[in-house]
Order: sequence, then structure tokens, then C-alpha cells
Amino acid sequence: KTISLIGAPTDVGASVRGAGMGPDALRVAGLNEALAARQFHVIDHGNLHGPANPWQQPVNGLRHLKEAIDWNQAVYDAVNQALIQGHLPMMLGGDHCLAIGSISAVAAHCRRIGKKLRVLWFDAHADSNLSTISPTGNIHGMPVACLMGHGPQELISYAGHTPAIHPADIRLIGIRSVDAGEKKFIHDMGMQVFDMRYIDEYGMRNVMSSALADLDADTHLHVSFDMDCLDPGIAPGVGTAVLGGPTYREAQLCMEMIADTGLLASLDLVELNPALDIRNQTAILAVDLIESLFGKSTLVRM
Ligand code: DIR
Ligand code: MN
Ligand code: MN
Ligand code: MN
Repeated sequence: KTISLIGAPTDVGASVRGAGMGPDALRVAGLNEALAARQFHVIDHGNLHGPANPWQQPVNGLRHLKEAIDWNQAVYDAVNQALIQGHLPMMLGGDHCLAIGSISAVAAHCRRIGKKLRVLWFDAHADSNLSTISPTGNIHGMPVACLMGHGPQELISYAGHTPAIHPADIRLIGIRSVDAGEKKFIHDMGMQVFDMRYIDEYGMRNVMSSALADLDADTHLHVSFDMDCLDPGIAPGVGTAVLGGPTYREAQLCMEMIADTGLLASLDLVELNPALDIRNQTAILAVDLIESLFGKSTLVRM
């Protein structure tokens, strides 16, 4: 299997500068070599190009909308190309607004070839804001809503079909910071959310069994992994850290259970912020988790 690495070095959707350095920090941490060691053919397409971060205030509840549209178009095109070629696209962010383009391309692909889609969204946040309810106007807090058809026209129509995904297609995991308006939106949409309380009460194994339930050989599994999902004690290199995330072992279990399905077909790795990291440890952790996601395990299991 061939993995296409697609760097998307921008932080236009974020509230803190630095996520634009994420793709190179992952390469420095040995991402390409780790995947090659797992017997994948790796094509590193390098970094996409897009507008600089103008560092402006929000306009009508949206910050850097024009820049976010352009970056997401570039991501959409690159991910779409990789899928057409039969590769597994791995989008290296960059902030999480880029998942709009990435998952729109995945959704369009699934529609084209008649596959079901399951998105696992790992995050401390719900990313379900709308311009009218967002306390910040930052678009990295809005991708889930945009993918479900709620957002600026340009951001909801990449896939040529709006909404790109349906609430039943997505599972949110690791959530512990939800804005008031998002709470209502999540409830109204009927999304399945495994928040930290749920993980505490049922354990990560049960959470992942539920999140991965009802998949079959015809399912395209997409993982959108916001590094701030993880506990900041192990992942300090993120712009909006929130206490009380999954431990290292819990995160490893997530990755291994996904690998066991054999259905992983695309990935976003986002919100890594090298400017806030300590000796690249969060990037190194990301590579470690990605190895498990692509099948590395302690013992031969059957
Ligand atoms: C917050 C933070 N809910 C917002 N969101 C973040 O700005 O909408 N998402 N940091 O990753
Ligand atoms: Mn996010
Ligand atoms: Mn987040
Ligand atoms: Mn539809």
C-alpha cells in the first residue's frame, strides 16, 4: 500500500501561531522512515502552498475566511488526487480547519465508489462551532459543522454535495471542551460523542468498540487526529491544550484497535504546534502513535 504524505503548513484557522510548522516537525521526528519500516511505500509530496497568515480579527464571526478557503481547496485537490491514484492520503497539518478539505475529498471519493464512510474525530474540542455562535471566530473550531453543511458556502461545497457527511458518519472521541452553542448543535444533530466522562466511565476499550461498531469491508475509515486530544502532560506541543485527556496507553489502544480493523483509508494529523513543544516530543509521540495505527504491535496477535 502506498501512503501519500501531504503537508499543509498553515495556522490560518487557529488562535495561536505555530501549527504551520507541524509537517516539518513530523518529518524531523522520523515519520517517513517509521512508515517505510512498516513496509509501506511512502510518497512525500512535500508541502502545499497557500496564503500567509494575515493575523487579522474575525469579520462577521469568521477569521481568515478567504485564506481558509484557499488552503482547503489545495488540501481537497491533493487528497482527491491521492485517492484517485489509490493511495492512502495522510494530511499533515496545519490547523484542524484543513480537515474540511481533506474529509470533503474523502466523502466525494466514497460517494463515487459507493463506499460507506466512518470518521473518527479525536479532539479535546467538538469543532462544531458556527460563525454565529463561535466565541472566537477561529475556523479550526468549525470543521465538523462545515462538513455537516453548516458554514460559509465555499467551505461546505468542496465535495460538490452538501452536506459532505452526515451526523451518523462521525464519532467524536476525547472531547472535554465544548462551547455553549456547540452543545446545542451536537444535541440537535444527534452526533455520537464519546467525551472524557464517557471514557472514564466505560473505559477506552469499550469506547473504541462502540466507535468502530457496524463497520464492514465496504467502509472507508478516516481518522482525523487533533493532537490536543491527548493529555497535555504527554502532548504539550499544541495551541489549545486542555487538561484531562487520554493517557499514552489509552491512545495506543485506540490506534491498535483501529489498525485491527484493517479499514483505515485516510488520515489527518493536525494541530501539532512545534513552537510550543518541548524538544519535539509531541511530534515524536505522534510518530509513535502513527506506527501503532499502521499495525505495529508488541507481539504477534491473531
Ligand atoms: C474553541 C476552541 N471551541 C473555538 N477550539 C479548538 O475557538 O471554537 N479546536 N481549539 O481545536
Ligand atoms: Mn480540532
Ligand atoms: Mn482541538
Ligand atoms: Mn446526502
